[in-house]
Amino acid sequence: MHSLLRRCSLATFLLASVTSIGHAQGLADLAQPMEGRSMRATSAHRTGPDGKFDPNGEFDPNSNWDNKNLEPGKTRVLMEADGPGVVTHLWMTFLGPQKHTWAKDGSANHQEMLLRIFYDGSDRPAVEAPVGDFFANCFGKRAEVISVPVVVEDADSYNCFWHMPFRKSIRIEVVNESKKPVSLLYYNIDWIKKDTIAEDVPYFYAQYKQEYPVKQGSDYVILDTKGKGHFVGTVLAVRSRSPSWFGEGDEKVYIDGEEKPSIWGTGTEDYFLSAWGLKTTSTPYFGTPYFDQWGIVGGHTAAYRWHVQDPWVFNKSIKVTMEHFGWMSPDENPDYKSTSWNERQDDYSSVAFWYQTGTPTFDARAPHAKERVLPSIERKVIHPTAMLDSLDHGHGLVRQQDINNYPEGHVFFKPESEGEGWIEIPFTVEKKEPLRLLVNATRAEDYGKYKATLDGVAIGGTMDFYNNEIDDWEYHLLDFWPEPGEHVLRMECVGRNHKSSGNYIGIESVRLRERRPRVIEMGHDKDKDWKEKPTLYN
Ligand SMILES: *[C@@H]1O[C@H](CO)[C@@H](O)[C@H](O)[C@H]1NC(C)=O
Ligand SMILES: *[C@@H]1O[C@H](CO)[C@@H](O)[C@H](O)[C@H]1NC(C)=O
Ligand SMILES: CC(=O)N[C@H]1CO[C@H](CO)[C@@H](O)[C@@H]1O
Repeated sequence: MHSLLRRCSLATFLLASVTSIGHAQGLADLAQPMEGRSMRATSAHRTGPDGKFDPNGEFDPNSNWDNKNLEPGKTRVLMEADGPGVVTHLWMTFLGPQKHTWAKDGSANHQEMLLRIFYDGSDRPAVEAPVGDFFANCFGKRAEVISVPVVVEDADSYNCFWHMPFRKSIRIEVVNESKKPVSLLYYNIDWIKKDTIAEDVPYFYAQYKQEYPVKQGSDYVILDTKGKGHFVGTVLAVRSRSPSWFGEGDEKVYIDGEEKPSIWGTGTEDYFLSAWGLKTTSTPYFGTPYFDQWGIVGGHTAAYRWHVQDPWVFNKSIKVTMEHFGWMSPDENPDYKSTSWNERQDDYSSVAFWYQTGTPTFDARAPHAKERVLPSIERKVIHPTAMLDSLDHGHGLVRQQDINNYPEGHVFFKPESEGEGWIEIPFTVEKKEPLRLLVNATRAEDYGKYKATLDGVAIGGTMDFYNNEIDDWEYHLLDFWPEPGEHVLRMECVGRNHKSSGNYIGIESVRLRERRPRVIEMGHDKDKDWKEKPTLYN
């Protein structure tokens, strides 16, 4: 393809490699003539004749006031320009949700901020995704991404190098859908003004969607559109709702209206170009920026896959889907066995990235931020900080500590000796139903190793609370149908990691997490006495 666009710009290896054939361009393009004129839309401070902020004013050499705040409910237009042109790079940064000297009550998180890009005066956005998810930062959690088209350095500078050609005009905006402001938003958007954009040059699209949980009996649809173009990327976020590994589902791609998919993969982790599962990683074309734990109920996995060197090309239409199959614990299987090929009921969200000509027919839209937050799956959260004075424990100091990781702090216990290292947390169960018992605890360099008992019965393995920096971790202990009434979880010190300088413990909460409704329907473990053989399905 010999469009003007292709001859002219820097990271054209992107468009070039996808629209022409075969080999990536890149550095070779720099030694070609380039047509156009570089432009920038920026948050850099400008002032009008009255010395006050004026977006169309002059850059102010005496000011470093280059960021903008965005009040709740407000939309900030980052760029509005007439074409033809092509956006070549976008960078933005803003404060995280935590309280900050410059944002005393905290700020919006990036799941609550919606990025929208409109071309040629259309009122339907061509790009619509939470700011975080667009940059492969899902669940509102910040994570570093180091890839070719997207770089989130140190989890706080949001860059993308996707090329976004436009003909008549472009508008790029960020909508605050939070109750809190977007604080200290800085941005620079680089683009090239051009004389023409060839007729066959496609537009760039990105669309977020979610299913909490995924629909039973049908594959999860990442994109379904008519037109001519190429699919260039997926961001997928999965919160598991069952024990065991979710990721056995295959990608299935239907091209140009075919009834059976002619592109069919081997498993979710394989689609994301890893093997034998996923782990936190970031590479030029694929990665898993967020992965908390293997096989737990309530685990979070966010992965990206950029089809930059290997776009899926379509002539009339494309439908990109993912099965939601995986391993399943015996108590969710009709025949009470653990098997690898079951339809699971996890929570999925995704962003599809593609180029196409013609009008896309994908009708998914991003729901409001209130619906993007994953629903809580905690039946009960017991905060020991709320019962500080009545907790039974061995000799030693017990107190509440406010630490960054938790909004409600944790209970810190510093036993006088290893033998005194025990603390008991009572809780009440109202209803007999299948639940998972877990502890959300702090890890630190002077913390010990503990084991748990419930009502005197040993459950779970040894929990090593040592870590060279302070963080939090979920320790899953038991799947059971507890009898209604009082229960006591006891944590007992059993030594310390050789690297630890103490045997302390910090507990944020004890949690009873719900299971999928079919665990109740099947009722396999309903009449089982969990005390005889305490089980944790994984
Ligand atoms: C693409 O579509 C055009 C127009 O419908 C058709 O002429 C052409 O053969 C198609 N190419 C392929 C490879 O399917
Ligand atoms: C522990 O609890 C805090 C506060 O609710 C939460 O933000 C954090 O994600 C939990 N940690 C884990 C590992 O789940
Ligand atoms: C656009 C939008 O949904 N804005 C929300 C931002 O926050 C305010 C205050 O909570 C809401 O009222 C708005 O709906």
